[in-house]
Amino acid sequence: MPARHQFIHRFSRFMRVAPVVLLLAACSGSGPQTALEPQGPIGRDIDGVWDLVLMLATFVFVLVMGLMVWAMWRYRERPGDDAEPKQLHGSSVIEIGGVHFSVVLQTDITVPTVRGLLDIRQVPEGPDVLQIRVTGHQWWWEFEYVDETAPDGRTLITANELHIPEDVTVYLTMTSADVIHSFWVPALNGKRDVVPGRVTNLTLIADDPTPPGEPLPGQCAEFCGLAHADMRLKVHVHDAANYATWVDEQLAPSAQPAPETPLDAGWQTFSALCTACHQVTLEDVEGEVTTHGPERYVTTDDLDFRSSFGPNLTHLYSRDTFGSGTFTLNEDHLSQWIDNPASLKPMRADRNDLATGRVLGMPDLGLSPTEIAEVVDLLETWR
Ligand code: HEC
Ligand SMILES: [Cu+2]
Repeated sequence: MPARHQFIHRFSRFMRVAPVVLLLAACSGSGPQTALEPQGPIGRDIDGVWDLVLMLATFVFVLVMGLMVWAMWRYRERPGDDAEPKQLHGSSVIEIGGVHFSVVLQTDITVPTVRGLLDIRQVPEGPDVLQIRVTGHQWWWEFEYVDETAPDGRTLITANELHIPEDVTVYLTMTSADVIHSFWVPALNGKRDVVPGRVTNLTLIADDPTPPGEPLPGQCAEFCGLAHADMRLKVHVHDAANYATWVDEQLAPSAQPAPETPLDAGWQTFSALCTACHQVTLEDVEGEVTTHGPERYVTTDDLDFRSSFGPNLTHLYSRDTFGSGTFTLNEDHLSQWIDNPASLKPMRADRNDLATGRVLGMPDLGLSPTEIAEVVDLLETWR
């Protein structure tokens, strides 16, 4: 077979398998963290632009490739063809037509894109907007619900797992305690940089409650150092009633063990070592509610964000995961974490300097196996 026939033969064989390959690639599935299965109106806006661009790009691809293949076939060299083909220079039909065609196509893409961008940037206002502050840390997320307050004025503070009500506009006001991070929950909105010293915002709206244990996944999308890949987050969406229950549970203090009770051993260790970085709000046997642990402020030109050096642990056991959405929360993982945090998640706690607010992870505090078991027993009661 002459070389060019062999090429055409191979090419046509490839064209027959190509659709199958593409189809199989699609089966590998939309992973859980995808912008292609939007779960809210903003996510849908973005996905709509993507669908449109894909459609137009496919049309242009098929048109151009089709014309090219047709031209290759139609004007292929035939035996006895030795005259030079007719030489053409310029064609006003093709040039003017081509320019018009691309202007129309690009306008079709530009208009919805710019409209979408403006929509996304709109600042939602009104009493129904749920305001949440977000502080990005190397390598975890802190959330303060400034509208959800306990009778004593405490705000709701949690970490890594965001809980929001369905169909409510949630407005995030964000900053970073250290380097630039990027907040990204693909099903709900695009990425937004989280910048030290500055405030950035992002709106989230979710259509439906997520099934228990299947929150929407998110991820820090700006390389921020060692454990960047483990800086994940989860969004649990609830109906209004379940959301209200969650808020009440989170605002309630957990219990501080009474002296001389079995859990008190864990509390002694915890209050000696862990409250250097972690806040907990506890009610003691006398009914006194105290927030233990450091309060720090992450400052920007506009706002001071209330924060701490590590995640708030008051309701640790209400979370499914820990370590910024990376590890399933269970006794084994938690014991390993307290024994040697860096064995689970890459961190550089040796470079911590609380005086300057620099925290690069949780240190190995050198607890004995008994002390670890006592602390874990205590943490398990903070639900
Ligand atoms: C020097 C500060 C520091 C001290 C002291 C400290 N931690 Fe931490 N801890 C952290 C930081 C920072 C994180 C977040 C790590 C991450 O996810 O990247 C963390 C995370 C955790 C988490 C996971 C929380 C979550 O929701 O992801 C638990 C549980 C925890 N610490 C328990 C403890 C216990 C128990 C002690 C005391 C024995 C302790 N920590 C002492 C800094 C500290
Ligand atoms: Cu990050």
